[in-house]
Amino acid sequence: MNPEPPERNGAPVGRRVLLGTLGLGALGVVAAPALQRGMEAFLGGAAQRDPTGLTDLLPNGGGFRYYSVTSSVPHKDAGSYRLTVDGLVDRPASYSLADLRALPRTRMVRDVQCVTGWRVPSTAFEGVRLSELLDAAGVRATAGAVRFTCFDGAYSESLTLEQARRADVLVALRMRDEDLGHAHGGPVRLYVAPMYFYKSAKWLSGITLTKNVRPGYWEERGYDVDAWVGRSNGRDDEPTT
Ligand SMILES: Nc1nc2c(c(=O)[nH]1)N[C@H]1C(S)=C(S)[C@@H](COP(=O)(O)O)O[C@H]1N2
Ligand SMILES: [Mo]
Repeated sequence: MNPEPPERNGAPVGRRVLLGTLGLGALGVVAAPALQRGMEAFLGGAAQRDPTGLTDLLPNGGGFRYYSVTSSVPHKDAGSYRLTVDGLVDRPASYSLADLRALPRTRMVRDVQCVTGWRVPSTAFEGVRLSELLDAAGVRATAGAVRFTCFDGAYSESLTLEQARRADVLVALRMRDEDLGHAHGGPVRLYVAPMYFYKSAKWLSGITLTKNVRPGYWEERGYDVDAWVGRSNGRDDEPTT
């Protein structure tokens, strides 16, 4: 598995977590991100490793870095994709892509901020409010948190129920006014506008209502569970909302 690569001018937190995780004594030894299918993903990966900065001059997806903690991720489309909602709910559900596309959509334009330092301005996300799916499932009074799982088989995330019900938390179907591509977590990813981008789990496949927050993949490796941009992880970035 690859650590989230620290940026050249990246966050002390990202570096500390990386070094802690791998037990490395010095920066500069970063596991090369596995190359994924497609030119964009390749350029994104190359930019992460390039000490000259020259690949920053190439189009790499508008400032985004492509992250995956697994070396490969299965591709899902309208025929194979399912999103399940289960746990402490009265009405567990399983949505196809067509089911999700038929629900009311919300579009938001906000900056994206990764905890390693990179920021992408004014990025459109569009999707179904998570609160809509929670209401449809009938969240039980015993539930206090939401756990998110992914069809990469490894990544997970979490929110408190209160955070999950915010109007700026989406089950996103579109990004930058296009259907979400595989590299960005398509066909469906979570989008948590006010938090660091690690909260926005890609390749979303499961929404499980739990009693308490269960820390996600990066949170078990040192990132803050409450990931408000500018108010967590020892960082002082401009808020994204
Ligand atoms: N499933 C999954 N979701 C994930 C990640 C990941 O490795 N796997 N990385 C997170 C991190 S740290 C960031 S910054 C963003 C990167 O999103 P992008 O690849 O669309 O730029 O996805 C987040 N969601
Ligand atoms: Mo990130």
